[in-house]
This record gives sequence, C-alpha cells and structure tokens, in this order.
Amino acid sequence: MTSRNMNNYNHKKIEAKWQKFWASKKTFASKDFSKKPKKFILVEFPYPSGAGLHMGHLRPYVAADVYARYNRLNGKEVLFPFGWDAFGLPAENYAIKMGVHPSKTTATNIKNAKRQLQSWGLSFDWNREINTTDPSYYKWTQWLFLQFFKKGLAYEATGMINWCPKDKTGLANEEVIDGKCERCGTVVEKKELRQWYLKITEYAEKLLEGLKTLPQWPEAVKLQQENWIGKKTGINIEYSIENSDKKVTCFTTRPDTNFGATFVVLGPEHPLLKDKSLLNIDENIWKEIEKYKEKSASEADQDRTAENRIKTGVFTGLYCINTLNNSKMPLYVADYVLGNVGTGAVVGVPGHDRRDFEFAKVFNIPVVRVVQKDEKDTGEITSLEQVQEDEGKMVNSGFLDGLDIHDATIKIMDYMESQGYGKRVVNYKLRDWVFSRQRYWGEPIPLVHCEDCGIVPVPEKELPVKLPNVKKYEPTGTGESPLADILKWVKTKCPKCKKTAWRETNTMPQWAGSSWYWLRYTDSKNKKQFASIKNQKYWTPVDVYFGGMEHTTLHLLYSRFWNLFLEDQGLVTEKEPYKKRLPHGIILGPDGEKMSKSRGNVVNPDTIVNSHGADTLRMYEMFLGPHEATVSWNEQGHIGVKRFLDRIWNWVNEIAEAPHSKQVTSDKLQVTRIGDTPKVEKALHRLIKKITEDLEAFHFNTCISSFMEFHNEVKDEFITLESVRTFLVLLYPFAPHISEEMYQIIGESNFAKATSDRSENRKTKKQKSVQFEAWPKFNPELVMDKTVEIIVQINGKVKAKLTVDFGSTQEKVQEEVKKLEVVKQALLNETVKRTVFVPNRLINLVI
Ligand code: ANZ
Ligand code: ZN
Repeated sequence: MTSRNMNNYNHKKIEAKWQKFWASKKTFASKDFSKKPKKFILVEFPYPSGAGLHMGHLRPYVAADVYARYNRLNGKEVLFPFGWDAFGLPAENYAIKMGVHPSKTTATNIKNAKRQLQSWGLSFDWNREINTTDPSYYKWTQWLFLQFFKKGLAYEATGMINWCPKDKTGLANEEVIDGKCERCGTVVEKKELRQWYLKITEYAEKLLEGLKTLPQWPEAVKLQQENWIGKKTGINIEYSIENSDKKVTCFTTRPDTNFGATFVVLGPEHPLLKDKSLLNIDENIWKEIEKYKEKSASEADQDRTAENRIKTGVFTGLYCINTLNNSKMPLYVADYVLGNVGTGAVVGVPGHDRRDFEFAKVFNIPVVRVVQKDEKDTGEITSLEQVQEDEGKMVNSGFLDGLDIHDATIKIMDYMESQGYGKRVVNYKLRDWVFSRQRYWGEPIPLVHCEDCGIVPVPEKELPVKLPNVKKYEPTGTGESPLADILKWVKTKCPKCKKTAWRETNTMPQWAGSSWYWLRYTDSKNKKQFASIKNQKYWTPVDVYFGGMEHTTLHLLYSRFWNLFLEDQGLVTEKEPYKKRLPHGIILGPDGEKMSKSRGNVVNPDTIVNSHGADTLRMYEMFLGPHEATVSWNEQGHIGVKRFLDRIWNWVNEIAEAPHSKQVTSDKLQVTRIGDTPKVEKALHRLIKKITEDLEAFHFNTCISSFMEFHNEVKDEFITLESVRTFLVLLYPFAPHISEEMYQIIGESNFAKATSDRSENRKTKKQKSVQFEAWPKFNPELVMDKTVEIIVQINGKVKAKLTVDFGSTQEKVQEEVKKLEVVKQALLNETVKRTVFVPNRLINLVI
C-alpha cells in the first residue's frame, strides 16, 4: 500500500471542490456563433415546487448531462440551459397552502432546487437561466400572445368548458385526463364561461404533417399526438325529419353501411334541442328531454362514450327519413353522442357499430347487417361480438352489393354528393385551446376592454403588463379571476381612445411560458426581441429534447403549435422545434410502486448525495436500466456503485504513485515495461468503442457495466498513465467529479504531448479540466473479434470454412487446413502447386 493509497475517496470534499471550480471558471458557458458545430441539448424545465426536485427530475437531467459533457468532449459547442417554469397552479396552490405570496415561495423554491442541481454536478450554462415569472421574460410571452391576437388566432368566446371545482378554474381539453383534472385529480365539470381561446385547430393539419418530418421521434409519441389530433375523413349526411322543415346532419366515417341505418341520435347538446319550439316535440317528452340534458351535462365525456355502459336515451317521437331506401328512422336523444364531436348527431347502424348495437338492444330497434365478413358469416346477430366493424363485402345494400367496404365507401360518397344531401368533410378531435385561467399566478393577458373600441391590445412599448402585487390571491370560484377585484389595476385607459377602459382579468395557463422557452435560451438577455433570428439560426432546432411521456399531448403539442405559427410569421427559423425527442421511463420505489409521497416510498436524491456522493447517485441512476424503460430503485443498489468508484480510486492512485510506464518489472530479465500490455490495449479500445456507440444510441445503462468489466479485466495488468487518462475521459460524463480529481492525481500537466486540440483548449480556457480533453478514438484493428472465419478453397472452389484466431499467419492457417477431412481427401494423390492467402478471409490451394 502506498501512502497516497491511504487517502480514502472523500466524495464530499471532491464534489464540492469541483462544483466550485466549474462555477467559477464558467466551464459550461456556451458561445453564440462559435465555429464549432452546435448541439442544443434541452431538458424540460421544472416548476419549482416546495418539495424540491425528486428522482423523476434526476433521471432525464443526469442522462442529458452525460450527453452534454460527451458532446463537449467531441468538439461540439453545446447549449445545455436551464430555467424555471414557475407560473401556474402548482406554484400558486403551494403558496396558498403555506400562506405565503407565490412570488416569495417561488424564489425560495428556486434557490433550493438550484442548490440540488448543482450538488448533482449538472453542467448547465447558468448564464442563460430563465424564469417564466420574471417580467423581462413574460413581457415576451405577452408579446407573442399579441401576435396570435393580431392574426385572429386568439379569440374570446363563451362556451361550455371544462371546470375544475377544486382548482376553481377552467381547463383545456388536454388538461383533462380520464375525465379528471390533470393537476389535482378532481372530476372535471362543465361550466359556461367567457374564455380566451387559441385557434390550435387551424394548425391541426400542419401539426400532423410536421410529425412526418421527425424521424428521430419515438413512434409512440407521434402516435399519441396523431390520435389526439384525431383526423377523420368522412361525410356529413343530411336527413330530413318527417313533418318538419328542419334537417339533421350526421357525420359518419362509414357511409358504406348506410343501408343498415335504423335510427338517428341527437347528442343532448345538439342545437336543435336548445329550445322546445325548434322541433315541435310533445310537451311531456320535452320535459323528459330537459331532465336528460341536465343529467348528461354533469357526466364526463369518456364515461358517456364508454362501451359496455348501459345505454340510455329519450325517443323524441319524431322520425328521420333515410333517403337511400326511404325507411323511417326513429329520432332519439342519447348521451353517448357528444355535442362537440362531428356534428353532434349520429346515424345509428347497430349491425356494424358496437355502441349503436348496445343502444338498439335497449330500445328494441331492428338490427340490419349490410357487411358480410366472409363466406362463413351467416349474418346472424344476437351478441355484441357479432357486430362487424371492419372489412368485408356489402350485402342488403342495393347498388353497393358485392363491393368491398372501401370501394363501397367511395361509391356511396360520390352518390350522396351528387344527390345533394351528402358532403365530404374532414373532422378533427382536436379543439381550440382554452387559454385563460381564473387564477392569480399567471401572465396577465395584455388586452383592454373599451366600450367604444372593443378589445384593444396593450401597446408593445407598455409591455409587460405586470401582475399586481396583492395580498389576496385565492381563486374566487365565481368564474372571475382574483384580479377582477383589484379595481386600481383593472381600471385603465383605452390605448386607442384614452377613455376609461378595463383590463382583461383572466391570466394565461401554466403552459404559456413553456410554449416558447427554448427560443429564449438562444438569446436570453435580448431586450429588443424574444430571440434574434441570428441567434436562432445558430442554435435551433433543439437537437435532443429529454422529457416525460406525460407531456406528449400538452406541452409538446402546444409548443409545436406556437412554433409553427411563429414560423408562419417569419419570427422563428425552424418549422419543428425539436429534432429528437427522448422520453424516459418512470422510476418505481424500492417496493415496486410508483414513487410518491403518499406511499412513503420516495428516495430523496439529496440523502444519497450526502451519504455516497453525486457521482455514485449519477452512475447508479444510469445503471438502473434503459432510459426509456420503467425501472425500480433498489434500496442497496447504489452501494455497489460506490464500491466500484472506491476501487477505481484506489487503482488510479496506486498507478499514479508508481506509474507502470516507468516501472522495471524484473532486473534479472532486464525487461522494462513501457507500454500497456496487449490485454490492456485491446480492452481499452473495446471500451472506447462501446462507450462511444452506446452514447450515440443513448444506451446509458450498458456503459456502466462496461466500465466495471473493463476494470476487472485490467486491474492486474500494466497500464500507462496515458491509458488511465483515456479511461478517465470516458468515465467523466458519468462521474465527473471523481474523474476530474483523478485526472489531477495522475498529473494532468504531465501530458506534454497533448494533441493540438487539447493544448489549444488549455491555452484559451486556462483550465485544467477533463472537459477540455478530446474524446478518444478507437483503433478498429484492436477491437476486431478475436477469431475470424476463413474460406477454404481448392482450385478456387469453396470446400470448407475454418475458424482461426484473428491475424493468423499463412503457415498457421495452412497447418489447420491440412487437418480438414475434405482437404485430406482432395490432396490424396495431389501436390499443392501454389497457395493464395488473404489474411483473415481466404485460403486457396491450387493443386
Ligand atoms: C355511422 C357508423 C356506422 C359509424 C358504422 C361507425 C360505424 P370512428 O369510427 O371512431 O373513427 N360519431 C360521429 N359523431 C359522433 C358524436 N358526436 N358522438 C359520438 N360518436 C359520434 O368515429 C366516427 C364515428 O363516430 C362515426 O361514424 C359515428 O358513427 C360516430 F358501422 O356513423 B359512425
Ligand atoms: Zn377605446
């Protein structure tokens, strides 16, 4: 044991030292317009909650950090920024709970979270830090909103919207998950409110088209967005109502089945049911319908439309006429038809739609089959399983008989359009984005209501419209924002006519600030623009975006929409903001359940940083499993990683104390070992290859096991300091603190013959940090497989294949070949005249 070896690995001291070093030297500052190729690596910025950051944050942040450090070593100008998404419900609810103003709690929470991030050794460029609640930031959020307003894409309307009774605010459709509030899990109600909307539906097609240009996005993410946008091509069919001048228009994707239509359903929200007089409905029936309307208003869409739910409805007493065959179809009101889908009315085809079948069974409506699945299909239908929803041939359908359903669909659409009662349409599930909240802690919507001039935008030079600092900010629950009570703030002058006018009192949703934040990072200090075109051109698009699956149809969709709109205005330079999206799997607690405070299975990253160090935490976190997989935290798992780092520490210290490169191993034999043993050389080059390829493919977890294997293989071998250095460069992205320290220990300054790249970096940065090394390259010959298969030919004809050691000589191969039975046979009465040998590939005996 050498003296240095006695020094135990003191993670606390080492980590604090290097964190201070990086911060003071601004090691990770990114330079605009550098000559190096850029790499924009983004992680979703968090809202600074009172509980601090947890393992769920750590996972993507560490992976992104590893990738950022790796890219810097590869000569990239890396932008790896961070910020705070601090407006919105979570921050506000926390403030209310604590009884402290949200601006105060936000500031405290940010401080704490920042301390955590730095203790994890994350290499963010803090020069570009942003905070969505900072007026110098939300000035631009407001400015961007006004661009939507000026183009008519932000509009005010009164409508039935989702309302969370607990959070006392309206919600966007995207914020309603399985009928519940995305934030608090309360069942969402419907409420009629005046709201601001952003016309995301105008971008439905572009949002879909854009997905096709993103080969580096996971299919699952693209599919989720696609389904959310929900494009449907079909036809609106108009049916007349007997004894009425009114008509019912139904949207269907399956007009091919229309000969099988046996009823028509209006959703309870249908405009024809607004007033009794519209349809001439019997007095008693109308009363029943009114009751039914009320009941369905309180139910969640996804319950109403669920299969297997007992179908309910009211018969209106009226009949529609199916123009195709002049049949009478009873007209019902039923809640499984939604007001905001298609036309809010459905033509019922119980033979080929499961919900229609369920409804028909309850109301004793005839079921007619018009599609035959195959020869065996008898057309009998008594149970739900027999409802034929796809593929087959038309039967009982007049001029469609015998056609495949897809051909029939085209034929009947042509026919209906030519007859004037059908019109092809494209429908989207996507709805306009409810963009206002009745809460305090958000960006004020920069508009003024004037009696004479209407809605007037606040002039650009008066932005930001600052959020007034008030004592009372609890939600009112009345549908008005708490801002409405602050007369001093609400009362203002109309920017146009200067008369008294009133500020808009709704605030923006928590998704506003994040809808453009990556752009701000490219030019975070700009006072004249949200981001200059020049800076955007250098940095955008984001090359890799690390984030969660839960944002796929929220932030990820919203920000693509903003970006597409801004691109149309010439304000941004890319159509799509994120070239690659990399979602991560969740971490389960040691008990295999999702980590949550209520379950008490939360592992606090800070505890492990304290007890075992950030490098251990980072390495273990990477080791847990593939980035995209759900992984379980093992209570003791990190201890093994710590032991590994201890071993590395001792190993490197021993080598530094008595460098193998100078060591004379045996006086007697006069052997001086000055290079790596062949085993070390091979293992090291294999490691370089493995880590490089794994990082390029974002396979972080397999890197960790490769480090362990490598050390096992070489720990008793001669290894030069140069090779140790290479190893440290490879390890550095994962365990940066200990790598920096060991880099010093092996004498970083000893490497006089550093590559020009390295010395260049050192000169300009005057820093002795691994970060300014160059990523090592592997020698392909050294990483080749140990054995190869050689083709054995006689007179040019393939006779056999032979496995030999890589690099075997001709003599050696010849010797082996002669042992082969086929060769023995062929050589019985022959002599070899000539031998052709291609190393590692072929041997040909000419006889
Ligand atoms: C007739 C029909 C026959 C339908 C058939 C389906 C099968 P998919 O098919 O999921 O893409 N629909 C239309 N508007 C609706 C509303 N407001 N509420 C509930 N359901 C509605 O969606 C299209 C189908 O959804 C439409 O095609 C319609 O039922 C139903 F054999 O019309 B179909
Ligand atoms: Zn005015």
